Amino acid sequence: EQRELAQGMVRVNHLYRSALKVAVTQMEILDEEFASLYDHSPIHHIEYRIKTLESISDKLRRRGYDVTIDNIYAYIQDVAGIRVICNYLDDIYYLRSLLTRSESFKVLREVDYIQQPKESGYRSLHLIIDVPIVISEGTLHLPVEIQLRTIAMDMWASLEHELRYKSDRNFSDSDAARLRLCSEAISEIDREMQDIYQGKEPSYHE
Ligand code: 0O2
Repeated sequence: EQRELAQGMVRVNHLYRSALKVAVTQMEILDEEFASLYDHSPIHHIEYRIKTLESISDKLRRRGYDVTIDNIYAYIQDVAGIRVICNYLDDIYYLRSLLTRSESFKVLREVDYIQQPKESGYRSLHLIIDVPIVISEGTLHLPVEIQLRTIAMDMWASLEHELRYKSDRNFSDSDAARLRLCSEAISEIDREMQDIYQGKEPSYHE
Protein backbone atom coordinates (compact mmCIF):
# COMPACT_ATOMS: atom_id res chain seq x y z
CA GLU A 1 0.00 0.00 0.00
CA GLN A 2 2.85 2.35 0.91
CA ARG A 3 4.55 1.49 -2.37
CA GLU A 4 1.38 2.18 -4.31
CA LEU A 5 1.08 5.58 -2.60
CA ALA A 6 4.72 6.41 -3.34
CA GLN A 7 4.28 5.49 -7.00
CA GLY A 8 1.07 7.50 -7.24
CA MET A 9 2.83 10.49 -5.68
CA VAL A 10 5.39 10.55 -8.49
CA ARG A 11 2.54 11.19 -10.93
CA VAL A 12 0.77 13.65 -8.60
CA ASN A 13 3.99 15.63 -8.29
CA HIS A 14 4.58 15.63 -12.02
CA LEU A 15 1.05 16.73 -12.92
CA TYR A 16 0.77 19.46 -10.27
CA ARG A 17 4.24 20.73 -11.11
CA SER A 18 3.03 21.16 -14.68
CA ALA A 19 -0.09 23.03 -13.53
CA LEU A 20 2.10 25.22 -11.34
CA LYS A 21 4.35 26.09 -14.30
CA VAL A 22 1.38 27.05 -16.47
CA ALA A 23 -0.12 29.25 -13.73
CA VAL A 24 3.17 30.95 -12.81
CA THR A 25 3.94 31.66 -16.46
CA GLN A 26 0.48 33.13 -16.98
CA MET A 27 0.88 35.45 -13.98
CA GLU A 28 4.27 36.59 -15.33
CA ILE A 29 2.73 37.29 -18.73
CA LEU A 30 0.03 39.48 -17.15
CA ASP A 31 2.64 41.30 -15.10
CA GLU A 32 4.88 41.99 -18.10
CA GLU A 33 1.98 43.15 -20.22
CA PHE A 34 0.76 45.57 -17.57
CA ALA A 35 4.31 46.85 -17.05
CA SER A 36 4.73 47.59 -20.74
CA LEU A 37 1.34 49.32 -21.00
CA TYR A 38 1.38 51.39 -17.82
CA ASP A 39 5.01 51.49 -16.72
CA HIS A 40 4.15 49.78 -13.43
CA SER A 41 4.57 46.14 -12.40
CA PRO A 42 1.66 44.91 -10.29
CA ILE A 43 3.75 41.96 -9.09
CA HIS A 44 6.71 42.41 -6.77
CA HIS A 45 7.66 38.72 -6.88
CA ILE A 46 6.16 35.24 -7.09
CA GLU A 47 6.82 32.23 -4.87
CA TYR A 48 5.49 28.75 -5.43
CA ARG A 49 5.62 25.29 -3.97
CA ILE A 50 4.27 21.77 -4.24
CA LYS A 51 2.77 20.61 -0.95
CA THR A 52 4.78 17.82 0.67
CA LEU A 53 3.22 14.37 1.10
CA GLU A 54 3.49 14.86 4.87
CA SER A 55 1.53 18.10 4.76
CA ILE A 56 -1.05 16.61 2.36
CA SER A 57 -1.47 13.57 4.63
CA ASP A 58 -1.96 15.76 7.73
CA LYS A 59 -4.63 17.77 5.95
CA LEU A 60 -6.49 14.66 4.73
CA ARG A 61 -6.45 13.09 8.20
CA ARG A 62 -7.56 16.36 9.82
CA ARG A 63 -10.58 16.29 7.56
CA GLY A 64 -11.29 12.62 8.29
CA TYR A 65 -10.13 11.11 4.99
CA ASP A 66 -7.74 8.21 4.35
CA VAL A 67 -4.43 9.07 2.73
CA THR A 68 -4.96 7.77 -0.81
CA ILE A 69 -4.11 9.14 -4.23
CA ASP A 70 -7.82 9.39 -5.12
CA ASN A 71 -8.50 11.45 -2.00
CA ILE A 72 -5.64 13.81 -2.84
CA TYR A 73 -7.23 14.55 -6.24
CA ALA A 74 -10.69 14.76 -4.72
CA TYR A 75 -10.14 16.81 -1.56
CA ILE A 76 -6.85 18.73 -1.65
CA GLN A 77 -7.02 21.89 -3.70
CA ASP A 78 -3.69 23.35 -2.66
CA VAL A 79 -1.25 20.66 -3.77
CA ALA A 80 0.05 23.34 -6.16
CA GLY A 81 0.31 26.76 -4.52
CA ILE A 82 1.43 30.14 -5.81
CA ARG A 83 2.01 33.24 -3.71
CA VAL A 84 1.81 36.43 -5.73
CA ILE A 85 3.29 39.32 -3.76
CA CYS A 86 1.94 42.57 -5.16
CA ASN A 87 3.18 46.12 -4.77
CA TYR A 88 -0.13 47.82 -4.01
CA LEU A 89 -3.57 46.80 -2.78
CA ASP A 90 -5.22 47.64 -6.09
CA ASP A 91 -2.78 45.37 -7.92
CA ILE A 92 -4.30 42.40 -6.10
CA TYR A 93 -7.81 43.23 -7.28
CA TYR A 94 -6.58 44.03 -10.77
CA LEU A 95 -5.05 40.55 -11.09
CA ARG A 96 -8.16 39.01 -9.53
CA SER A 97 -10.39 40.68 -12.09
CA LEU A 98 -8.26 39.38 -14.95
CA LEU A 99 -8.37 35.86 -13.58
CA THR A 100 -12.11 35.87 -12.91
CA ARG A 101 -12.75 37.12 -16.46
CA SER A 102 -10.40 34.62 -18.09
CA GLU A 103 -11.95 31.83 -20.10
CA SER A 104 -8.96 29.54 -19.66
CA PHE A 105 -8.74 29.66 -15.86
CA LYS A 106 -12.05 29.23 -14.10
CA VAL A 107 -12.10 30.46 -10.49
CA LEU A 108 -13.34 27.51 -8.45
CA ARG A 109 -13.24 29.19 -5.04
CA GLU A 110 -12.45 32.60 -3.62
CA VAL A 111 -11.85 33.61 -0.02
CA ASP A 112 -11.11 37.26 0.64
CA TYR A 113 -9.15 37.46 3.88
CA ILE A 114 -8.42 41.12 3.09
CA GLN A 115 -12.05 42.23 3.40
CA GLN A 116 -12.55 39.70 6.18
CA PRO A 117 -9.22 38.99 7.91
CA LYS A 118 -8.81 35.72 9.79
CA GLU A 119 -9.05 35.63 13.59
CA SER A 120 -5.23 35.69 13.70
CA GLY A 121 -5.11 38.93 11.69
CA TYR A 122 -4.02 37.11 8.52
CA ARG A 123 -4.79 39.01 5.30
CA SER A 124 -4.55 37.77 1.70
CA LEU A 125 -6.87 37.03 -1.18
CA HIS A 126 -7.11 33.29 -1.86
CA LEU A 127 -8.26 31.97 -5.22
CA ILE A 128 -8.44 28.38 -6.36
CA ILE A 129 -8.24 28.35 -10.14
CA ASP A 130 -8.76 25.50 -12.55
CA VAL A 131 -5.66 25.10 -14.72
CA PRO A 132 -5.81 23.04 -17.93
CA ILE A 133 -2.64 21.17 -18.82
CA VAL A 134 -2.04 19.32 -22.05
CA ILE A 135 -0.52 15.88 -21.54
CA SER A 136 -0.19 12.85 -23.82
CA GLU A 137 -3.68 11.56 -22.89
CA GLY A 138 -5.35 14.88 -23.60
CA THR A 139 -6.27 17.92 -21.50
CA LEU A 140 -6.35 17.55 -17.75
CA HIS A 141 -7.79 20.13 -15.34
CA LEU A 142 -6.12 20.65 -11.97
CA PRO A 143 -6.72 23.13 -9.15
CA VAL A 144 -4.00 25.62 -8.21
CA GLU A 145 -4.22 27.85 -5.13
CA ILE A 146 -3.18 31.46 -5.65
CA GLN A 147 -2.55 33.62 -2.60
CA LEU A 148 -2.46 37.30 -3.54
CA ARG A 149 -1.06 39.72 -0.97
CA THR A 150 0.90 42.96 -0.66
CA ILE A 151 4.55 43.10 0.43
CA ALA A 152 3.36 44.32 3.85
CA MET A 153 0.82 41.49 4.25
CA ASP A 154 3.55 39.03 3.27
CA MET A 155 5.91 40.46 5.86
CA TRP A 156 3.22 40.03 8.54
CA ALA A 157 2.34 36.47 7.45
CA SER A 158 5.89 35.22 7.37
CA LEU A 159 6.84 36.70 10.75
CA GLU A 160 3.58 35.58 12.36
CA HIS A 161 4.19 32.03 11.11
CA GLU A 162 7.73 32.14 12.45
CA LEU A 163 6.61 33.46 15.85
CA ARG A 164 3.64 31.15 16.20
CA TYR A 165 5.19 27.87 15.07
CA LYS A 166 8.92 28.09 14.90
CA SER A 167 10.30 30.07 17.80
CA ASP A 168 11.21 28.17 20.95
CA ARG A 169 9.36 30.48 23.33
CA ASN A 170 5.69 29.77 23.79
CA PHE A 171 3.18 31.91 21.97
CA SER A 172 0.88 33.71 24.43
CA ASP A 173 -2.59 35.24 24.04
CA SER A 174 -0.96 38.62 24.44
CA ASP A 175 1.40 37.86 21.54
CA ALA A 176 -1.63 36.95 19.43
CA ALA A 177 -3.40 40.19 20.36
CA ARG A 178 -0.31 42.26 19.54
CA LEU A 179 -0.01 40.56 16.17
CA ARG A 180 -3.65 41.41 15.42
CA LEU A 181 -2.80 45.06 16.12
CA CYS A 182 0.24 44.82 13.83
CA SER A 183 -2.03 43.47 11.11
CA GLU A 184 -4.37 46.46 11.49
CA ALA A 185 -1.45 48.89 11.38
CA ILE A 186 -0.15 47.19 8.25
CA SER A 187 -3.53 47.46 6.62
CA GLU A 188 -3.51 51.23 7.20
CA ILE A 189 0.00 51.47 5.81
CA ASP A 190 -1.09 49.60 2.67
CA ARG A 191 -3.93 52.08 2.12
CA GLU A 192 -1.71 55.08 2.77
CA MET A 193 1.09 53.85 0.47
CA GLN A 194 -1.46 53.32 -2.26
CA ASP A 195 -2.89 56.82 -1.74
CA ILE A 196 0.61 58.28 -2.00
CA TYR A 197 1.20 56.31 -5.19
CA GLN A 198 -2.08 57.50 -6.67
CA GLY A 199 -1.43 61.07 -5.58
CA LYS A 200 -4.47 61.18 -3.29
CA GLU A 201 -4.81 63.54 -0.36
CA PRO A 202 -4.12 61.96 3.03
CA SER A 203 -7.19 60.49 4.74
CA TYR A 204 -7.14 61.38 8.43
CA HIS A 205 -8.55 58.97 10.95
CA GLU A 206 -10.46 59.99 14.05
P1 0O2 B 1 1.29 25.66 3.44
O1 0O2 B 1 2.64 25.22 3.84
O2 0O2 B 1 1.25 27.10 3.01
O3 0O2 B 1 0.61 24.74 2.53
P2 0O2 B 1 -6.78 24.48 5.97
O4 0O2 B 1 -6.83 25.58 7.01
O5 0O2 B 1 -5.43 24.41 5.29
O6 0O2 B 1 -7.27 23.19 6.48
P3 0O2 B 1 -7.81 25.98 3.76
O7 0O2 B 1 -9.21 26.32 3.35
O8 0O2 B 1 -6.88 25.58 2.67
O9 0O2 B 1 -7.84 24.83 4.84
O10 0O2 B 1 -7.21 27.14 4.63
P4 0O2 B 1 -6.93 28.67 4.37
O11 0O2 B 1 -6.81 29.24 5.72
O12 0O2 B 1 -7.91 29.28 3.43
O13 0O2 B 1 -5.51 28.70 3.65
C1 0O2 B 1 -4.41 28.06 4.23
C2 0O2 B 1 -3.13 28.78 3.88
O14 0O2 B 1 -3.27 30.20 4.08
C3 0O2 B 1 -2.02 28.37 4.81
O15 0O2 B 1 -1.32 27.30 4.25
C4 0O2 B 1 -1.15 29.61 4.90
O16 0O2 B 1 -0.30 29.70 3.78
C5 0O2 B 1 -2.17 30.71 4.84
N1 0O2 B 1 -2.69 31.10 6.16
C6 0O2 B 1 -3.97 30.93 6.59
N2 0O2 B 1 -4.13 31.43 7.83
C7 0O2 B 1 -2.95 31.93 8.22
C8 0O2 B 1 -2.48 32.60 9.41
O17 0O2 B 1 -3.21 32.82 10.39
N3 0O2 B 1 -1.16 32.98 9.42
C9 0O2 B 1 -0.33 32.75 8.38
N4 0O2 B 1 0.94 33.17 8.50
N5 0O2 B 1 -0.73 32.12 7.24
C10 0O2 B 1 -2.02 31.72 7.16
P5 0O2 B 1 -0.92 26.04 5.18
O18 0O2 B 1 -1.90 24.97 4.93
O19 0O2 B 1 -0.75 26.48 6.58
O20 0O2 B 1 0.46 25.56 4.78
